[in-house]
This record gives sequence, C-alpha cells and structure tokens, in this order.
Amino acid sequence: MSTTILSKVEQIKSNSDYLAGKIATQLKNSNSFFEEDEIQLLKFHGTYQQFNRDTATDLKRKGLEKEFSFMIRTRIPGGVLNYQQYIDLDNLSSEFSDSSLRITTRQTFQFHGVLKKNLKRTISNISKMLITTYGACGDVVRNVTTIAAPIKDVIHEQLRKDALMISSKFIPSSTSYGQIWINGDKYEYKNKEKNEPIYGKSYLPRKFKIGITIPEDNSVDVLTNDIAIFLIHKNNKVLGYNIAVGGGLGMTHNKPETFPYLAKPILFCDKSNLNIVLEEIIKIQRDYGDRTNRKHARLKYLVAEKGTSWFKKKIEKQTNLIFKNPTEINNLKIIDHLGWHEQGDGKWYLGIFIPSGRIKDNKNIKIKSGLREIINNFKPSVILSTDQNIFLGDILEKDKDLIEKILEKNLIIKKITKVDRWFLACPALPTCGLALAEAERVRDELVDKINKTLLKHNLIDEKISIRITGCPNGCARPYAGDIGIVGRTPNHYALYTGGDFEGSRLSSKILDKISYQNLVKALEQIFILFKKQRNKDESFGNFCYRIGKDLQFKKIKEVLNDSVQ
Ligand code: SRM
Ligand code: SF4
Repeated sequence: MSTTILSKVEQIKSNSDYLAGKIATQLKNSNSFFEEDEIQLLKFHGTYQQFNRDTATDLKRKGLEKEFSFMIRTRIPGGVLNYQQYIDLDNLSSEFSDSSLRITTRQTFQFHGVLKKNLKRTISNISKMLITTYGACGDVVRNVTTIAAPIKDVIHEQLRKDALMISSKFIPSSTSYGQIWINGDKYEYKNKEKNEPIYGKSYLPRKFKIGITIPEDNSVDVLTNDIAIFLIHKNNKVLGYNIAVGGGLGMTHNKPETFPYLAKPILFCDKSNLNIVLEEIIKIQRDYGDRTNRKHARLKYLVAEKGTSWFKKKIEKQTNLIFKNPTEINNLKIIDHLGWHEQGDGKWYLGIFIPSGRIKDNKNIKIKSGLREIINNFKPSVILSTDQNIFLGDILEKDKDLIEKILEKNLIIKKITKVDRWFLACPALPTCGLALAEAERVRDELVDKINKTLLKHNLIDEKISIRITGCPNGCARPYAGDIGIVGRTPNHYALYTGGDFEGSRLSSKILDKISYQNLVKALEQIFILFKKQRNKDESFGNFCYRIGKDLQFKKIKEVLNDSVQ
C-alpha cells in the first residue's frame, strides 16, 4: 500500500495552529530573521523574508550575516484606494522601507527592504488605513484583479464590486493575523476560536489567483489566473459570468512536466450563483490538488489531467445545479487607458505610466514627489493597474491643466514609445530570492536598445508587448504577451515569441539560452523577418505564431552562430 508523503510546507501549515506558528515569539527576539517554518507562514500574513543578493556572497566570504529584510505585500482588490490611503502608504514607505512603493502585476503595492524590527509597526500601521496584508501571499486566494480604469458605468462598477466581494469572501478567517500584528501581546497559542470554514487547517495546496474582466478589455490578462471570470453583458445589463479554470504561468527550465497554461472555459453561471461556483472550484482544488509536490500543485495540473467536463460535473454535483456551457469568446481586446479620459459622470481620470511600477524619486524624475503633490492637492481616487501603472480618478475638468503642470515640473514621463508602454519587468535582483538573472534593473536600458532597433527598421509604431522576468516563474507574465524574456542563468535568458497581445495565446520558446548582450541582436532578426514577410495588418505576435519557431531560430542562428542554443 502506498503512503502519501506530504510536502514540507503542508506539514508546516497543518501544525501551525491556523497560521500562528511561532511568529509572535520570534518577532520579539533580537535576530534579524525568522526560522524556516515561520518564513513559510509569514507569507500568509503578506510578508516574505528576503536578503540583499548583491552583498550576500561578499558577506559570506567575510563570515558575516546576510542583510535580511522583508518585502510586505498589501491586498488591494481591484487596485482601488482612496487618496488618504495612498498618502498614508507613501508616508509609511518613506519611514520604514527602501522608500519606494512598487505597484505589482496584480495591482497592489509592495514595500521592499523593511527590517524585522519595523515589521510589526509597518503591518499594524497598514491595518489602521483599513488595508490588509493578510492573504496577499500564501496558499489562499490572493489579490483579486480587474480593470483599473475608473470608468463609471454599470458594467465597470459591477466588476469592481465583484472583485471586492470575491476578495472579502476568500480572505483567511483565522484570528492569528489580528492577534500577531494588531494585538500581539494578548496572543495565546492555544486559542480555540480560530477556524477556516472554506480552507480548513491546511489551507490550499498552492497559491490561488482570481481575475475578473469583460471580453472587450483583457488588460488584466485574465486567463493567467486559476479562475478567470468574464462578465458577460448586453445593453448595460449583466447577463452572467463565463468561468474558466486552470491559468498559471510558473514553470521550471528543462522540466516539461511543469508548464504555463491558460485557463479553460468550463461553464456559464448567472449572478446569483457566482459565489457558490467559485467556492466549489476552490474546494475542488483544496480536496484534489497535489499536496505532495509543490511543483505540481497548482489548479492547472488538475485541469490538464482531469479535463474541463470533470470540473463542470463535479461543481454541478456539489451544488445540485445544472449550468449552461460557457458563451463562446473568441475576440479578446485590450484597451490602452493611459492618459486623460472622461470617466462617464462628467469627471476625468488620468492613467500615468510608471516604469516597472516603481514609485520613487531619482535624480531627474520625481515620480514619488509628483504623485504625492497631485494626490494631496486634488484628492482623486487612486487605482493601481495590472500593468504596473497608476490611475487617478474623479478629477474635475478645471484641475486638468494644474495637474499637467505638476507632471511637467517633476518630469513624469508622458511621451513614451509603444514598446515602453507595454513593457513589464518583475523585481528580480537584488530582492527576489528566486531570480536567476536581472529584470527590473535592465528594463530601461533594454527598452532603449529595442527602441533604437525598431526605429532603424521603421517599426517604432508597432504595438508589441515585451515582458522580462528574472526566472521562469512568470511574475511579469512573459508567456502571455508578444515577446517573453525569461531569466535562465546569470546574464542569460530564454526567449519566447508568438503569444498574442490580447492574452489569448501563450508564446513558444525560440531560444533556450542567449546572453543579455546578444538579446537585442536576436530580436532584431525577428523584426527583420516581420518587416519583410508580415501580412497586411498582421500583429507581431500573430506573425511569429504563423511563421513558427524554427524559421525564427534559423534566422537568429545565421547571425549569432554558436552563441545561441
Ligand atoms: Fe510572483 C514568487 C513577485 C506576480 C508567479 N513572485 C514570487 C516571489 C514572492 C519570490 C519568492 O517566492 O521568493 C517574488 C517576490 C520578488 C520581490 O522581490 O518582490 C514575486 N509576483 C511578484 C510580483 C511583485 C512581480 C511584479 O513585477 O509585480 C507580482 C506580485 C503580485 C501580487 O501583487 O500578488 C507577482 N507571480 C506573479 C504572477 C503574475 C500574476 O499573478 O498575474 C505570476 C504568474 C501567474 C501564476 O501565478 O502562475 C507569478 N511568483 C510566481 C511563481 C510561480 C508559481 C507557480 O505556479 O509555479 C512564484 C514562485 C512560487 O510560487 O513558488 C512567484
Ligand atoms: Fe522573482 Fe522569478 Fe518572480 Fe521575477 S519571475 S519576481 S525573478 S520569482
């Protein structure tokens, strides 16, 4: 008889007394770090222990301790904040973090570089703003994403309501969070009041993501979520929801049993059944997801192995309801919301471009100060987007020029190329413990080089989405855009093309390994092919998909010979 050996994290979760572990005790000691079990549990509380990767090797050689610090991730459903929350978060970042606020690809904020001695103060201060970090990470439903543009119509308002409702319903309910971070001194390990009606004491087998949008605007890359919801509407009325399951991008190089996957449609449900359908899918993952191997534990593996009709039948059996098949959706679009737009009630919203989502001041460009001045003076609503940008809403017509002047004074970028506009980069080095190569830190240089190459070939106005990550986990969704550049080893990347701009098709690997120095040269060969052989109005991603990877590989090989694999 075979016995199931649970993964180490499973044991840590189930022995944690609903996420308490020894976090409270270890918070009080003088170490600059937590022990291994607590590091895992801290994720559920919204924080990751990290260390400065730039200095670690040198410090080790000298027999010194790494420079430990904490990344704190908030949970901001739909990315929606009020102006006061923004200002308070900005203050907190100046006081306790590396002073930047970083907009993530799931439209929330991260703080980097918080020291252990400031961790409790930072998290409890965040909770005073009526924002939480609970369930921002860990094996639970994480930040729920939707369209950021604050459009005031029935459909967009419904999307925001739904994102908030889903996030609230699936936030962990154990009282550990409140006891550790807010009333820590009163904490008792054996508190029996805690429970998790949906998750149970071992929570989910793996992280779980939900996104909701409309087919007319897939700016949230919804199909990369474990549950992808399309709100279906007609004449300003919600008809119901198309539910797709199993999106997820993480994979490991050279392990074909791990793969990126787009969510597959399973059913259509009406408004009154959305909650119950989501809950049943989560329970299926809770009960059937793989708890022995974390590399095989995402919902996508269950979907790939069991098939979509298994899911539908299971949900129907559990709910005692019969669901229609999903509505056919075959023409996804993405709307560019940056710049000024009328929001639907006479007021305006402004989408501001933030490279890599990093809100900070540097020598020339004062993004942090500029945003603060605008938000302080005009008190707009503030919304973070899944492409790492920021939106300010509820602006009066008369204030637009004044806001423009503040943007100009702080040199906040207004004119950008198409490549810059759609380029995403994950944080990678020096904070991310999993990074194999650089991403955010080479972003601007790479964009510059690619722009020059496109200009040379008269392609600068082409809309091409490029995403770079420091490793194959896919945090900037590299396999879902036109071009994916994926960290392979230090200074080397795998290159992916042939996905589509609209996020309905994944890309394929063209090169397994190319140096950073040769990357743009390789891309140039594909741009040359595109220029010569594209069909009329064919997009870059569709072109690469049509000609296939062999031709692209051959063309790159002609120029770069043995320096590519
Ligand atoms: Fe991610 C792990 C950053 C969105 C897939 N991700 C990490 C960690 C926490 C590294 C770690 O485990 O030690 C990174 C922290 C780096 C740092 O210094 O901040 C990290 N992920 C990010 C962010 C900040 C990237 C960004 O550029 O903004 C995004 C935070 C989102 C949020 O607010 O919740 C972020 N991560 C994503 C996405 C995109 C998405 O969700 O739309 C993905 C791909 C979709 C998916 O989930 O499959 C993603 N992150 C991963 C994975 C691979 C998961 C898998 O199934 O294999 C890992 C590694 C893991 O979980 O083992 C990971
Ligand atoms: Fe880190 Fe990899 Fe995610 Fe980039 S893609 S943040 S390197 S885990």
